Amino acid sequence: MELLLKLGTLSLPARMTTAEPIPGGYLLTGAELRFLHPFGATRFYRQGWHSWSPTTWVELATPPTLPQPSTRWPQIDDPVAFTQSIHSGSGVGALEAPDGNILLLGALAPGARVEADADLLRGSYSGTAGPWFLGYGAEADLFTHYAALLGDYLGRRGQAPAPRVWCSWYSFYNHIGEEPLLATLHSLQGLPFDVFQVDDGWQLDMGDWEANPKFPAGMAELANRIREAGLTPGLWLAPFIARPTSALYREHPDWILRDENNHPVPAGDNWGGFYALDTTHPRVKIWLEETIRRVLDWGYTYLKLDFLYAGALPGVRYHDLPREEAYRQALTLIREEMGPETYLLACGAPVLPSLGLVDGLRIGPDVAPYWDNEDRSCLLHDTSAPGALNAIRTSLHRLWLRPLCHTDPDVVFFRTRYNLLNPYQQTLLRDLALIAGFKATSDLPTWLDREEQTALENFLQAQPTVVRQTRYQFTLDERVVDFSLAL
Ligand code: 9PG
Repeated sequence: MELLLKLGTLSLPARMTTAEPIPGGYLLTGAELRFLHPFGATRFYRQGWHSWSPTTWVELATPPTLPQPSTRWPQIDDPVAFTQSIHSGSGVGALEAPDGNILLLGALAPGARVEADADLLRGSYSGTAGPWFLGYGAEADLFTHYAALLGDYLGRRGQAPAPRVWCSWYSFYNHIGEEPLLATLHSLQGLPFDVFQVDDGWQLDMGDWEANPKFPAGMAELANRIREAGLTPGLWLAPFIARPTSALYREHPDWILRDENNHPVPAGDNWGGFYALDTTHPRVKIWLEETIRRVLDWGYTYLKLDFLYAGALPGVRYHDLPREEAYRQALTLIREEMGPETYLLACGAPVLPSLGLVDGLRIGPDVAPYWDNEDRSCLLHDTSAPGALNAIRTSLHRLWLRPLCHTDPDVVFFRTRYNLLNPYQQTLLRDLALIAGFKATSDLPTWLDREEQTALENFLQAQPTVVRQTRYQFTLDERVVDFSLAL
């Protein structure tokens, strides 16, 4: 049956039996929805699959480019995105209309994609039919309506202010150890941080989540020392991946996600390659619970769980569930083990399937103490590569998620040591963190001069009133911040 959907000044013919009018648009149901739109080769909002996946408005007139090398694809976006020559995004998509409004189509359950060309806006679920929101109007209003609906369908967390985090990654990278971390902990005294978060580098291997020899007193002792210093102990782990060198991988080859040819499914290419766990396997579920329980017993009550997309990669699973449903079940299991009080920061995480379960979500790729890696961003077309520009671009286009969880745009810098960012670029990162409402840094106070230390302290104390004026322009109290030039 053909319905005429009335969306303000726009009328869209649609093949469906029911459409429920709601504020801003309609609630629809279907496995596949197709709309012929009158906007031609306009701009399309493409939402990346997971935290690091490119998210921005793209020109439909310019065909999508394939990033290289292909071994990095799982770290960049949904594998499905690379099989299509049409622009597409994960969960939600939108088109710009000539009158300044947008037409937004957004799924209200995991497992959907939205694609567009000059004539067609199409949404589809990979499994059975599911719920959708279709709306037309002002960009800010529509994303607000959509986020409110997502909250009703999937849940929301992170309503209290976000903790202020010191994270070890962006100064030490994986060269951490007990001594340098304890020295850093000492040097942070007096600064208004809430969490001291130990990042990658403490574990035996990806898959073997026990302290390595650089932590001779063990992880529980380090957590004690962090708590004694008045901070919340935070720990990084990547519970859905394993390296072939790990005991986990060698002892339990049947726990690894495999394809139809029984080959392990690659989850990415760093550290010489790594693989995904089949989280629907009953023994993997028990292992996951035990692993989370262990780090909680050590005393860590802030967990940064990383490379989570690996739990939602295509593959043949013990229980044949749609992949994003398998992911959501595994994350639910983790959340239940953590209880409601322990903070879960999801990183490298598929966006929609994480909502309602996570307190915080990384909403962009890694920052770096430089603006852009032009080889990777331009020559290899990989705009998920670390760097301030890529991080700012994707995070700015994910701010609409703020009502659903804490939105983490990654750390900001105060140091001029070991840093190629100029003052203007550093300020942009800091302003974005204030706008997103999540404050973190990896800077060592010993690397900062007096002025830089004061700037860090002021940043941690700041609570500006943020108003979004346009897509890329904000006011922080009275000050105007405009990202359009930088983008
Ligand atoms: C630790 C880091 C930090 C960081 C995370 C994540 O595609 N890659 O090769 C790739 C490597 C590392 C990475 C993201 C992508 O960073 O975002 O904050 O925790 O892991 O290894």
